[in-house]
Amino acid sequence: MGELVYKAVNKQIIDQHNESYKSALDFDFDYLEKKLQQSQIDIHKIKDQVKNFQVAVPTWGVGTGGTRFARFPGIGEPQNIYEKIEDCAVINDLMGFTQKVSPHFPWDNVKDFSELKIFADSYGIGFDVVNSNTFQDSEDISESFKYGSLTNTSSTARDKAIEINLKAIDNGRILGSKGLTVWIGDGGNFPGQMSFSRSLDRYIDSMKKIYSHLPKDWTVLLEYKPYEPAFYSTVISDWGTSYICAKELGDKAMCLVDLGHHLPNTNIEMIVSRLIDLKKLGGFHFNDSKFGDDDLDAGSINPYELFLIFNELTAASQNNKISNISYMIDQSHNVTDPIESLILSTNEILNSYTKSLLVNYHTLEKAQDMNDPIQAMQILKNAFSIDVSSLVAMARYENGNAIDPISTYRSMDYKKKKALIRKSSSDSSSGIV
Ligand code: AFD
Ligand code: MN
Ligand code: MN
Repeated sequence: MGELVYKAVNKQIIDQHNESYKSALDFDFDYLEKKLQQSQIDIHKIKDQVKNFQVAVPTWGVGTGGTRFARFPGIGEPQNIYEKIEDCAVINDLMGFTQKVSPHFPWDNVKDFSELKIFADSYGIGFDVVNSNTFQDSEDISESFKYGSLTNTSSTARDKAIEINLKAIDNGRILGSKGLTVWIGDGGNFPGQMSFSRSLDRYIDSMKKIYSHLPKDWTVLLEYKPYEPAFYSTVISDWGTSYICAKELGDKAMCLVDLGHHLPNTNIEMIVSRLIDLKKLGGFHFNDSKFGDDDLDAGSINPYELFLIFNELTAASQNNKISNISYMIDQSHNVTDPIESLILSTNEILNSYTKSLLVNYHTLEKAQDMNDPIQAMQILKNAFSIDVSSLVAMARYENGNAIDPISTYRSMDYKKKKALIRKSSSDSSSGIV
């Protein structure tokens, strides 16, 4: 893990604020320590685990997002990858747990990637899994992705999409990344428009070429999504399809679960468990939603679902069934300052993780084996109901971050100051990020 360098946020501001919150925090933490003792839980052990948690921030998430109707740019928003890294460093300095960013290519393309790495290093920021964008056309529209990218019927269009992925891998290598996430928008709007079977064959064929370009220690994460941008059929629509493709490609191919990429009421935690058992769970895109791929802030709508997902992850990791899962956030911040949303989302993710560490999985298993649904349900509900905010705040404090990151951030007037320096964004056209 990289060291905090406090280049984006003056450490003195954090310390000053922390001083005023520390005695209230001590009080709450002591109370929780005693409360957890009643259940033979050592708060310090939990805190040590929590302190090591990491989740990557998406570079596209620090820009103001939008819908297909409009985008309302915020003040002082970052205009390029360098400014995005500065904002990510603000999040990491205040909140911690977010040492890495997940870049998106070609959006984050630069001329000199070694220079970009040095720049990010100077802010204590590293690079997580890279993403490839073949859901839009770039400057060269000779081979359009209008009718698909990796699954396009035209082999030259497919080659162009493969090339974008290969470049993303090459860029990622220079940046120190260890993986590539592939999400394609390929699909059809009309019955009969495309052959379900032949488009999947073309996907596998294209992905094999990308897979063969992966460095030895890299993973490729296959992200699925049921609909949108295509509204009738999607090539990689669900975890089953993603699993079959990952299996076909080989050991370095894994499935990625984006929480918003499920139809309403889907039991996502069960999908997580299945993928763990199939040894194909590779990563997450955390967010929350009410209706579809809303990309709302993690834990803002259904925190219990987020907890239940961590419940599966923690139980599996205690049984040594998983390691190296890439945790990433994938959100679109349309009406908030993205920095505040990302701070709070990271905190929500940590809350859920922390609560899952309070569950006694041995007792839970016993209740399951005894067919005692009330007892089993209560074990989970009890852990979920405990207010762990002081534990998480103490972890932040001991990691050198802010006890109250939002109020500390607000005192900085960061975006107001950046608005004086950064080019203002005139682009209010529709579309995400
Ligand atoms: C999409 C997917 C995918 C992609 C992102 C781009 O969730 O992760 O990279 O949006 O913003 O909906
Ligand atoms: Mn996603
Ligand atoms: Mn999405």
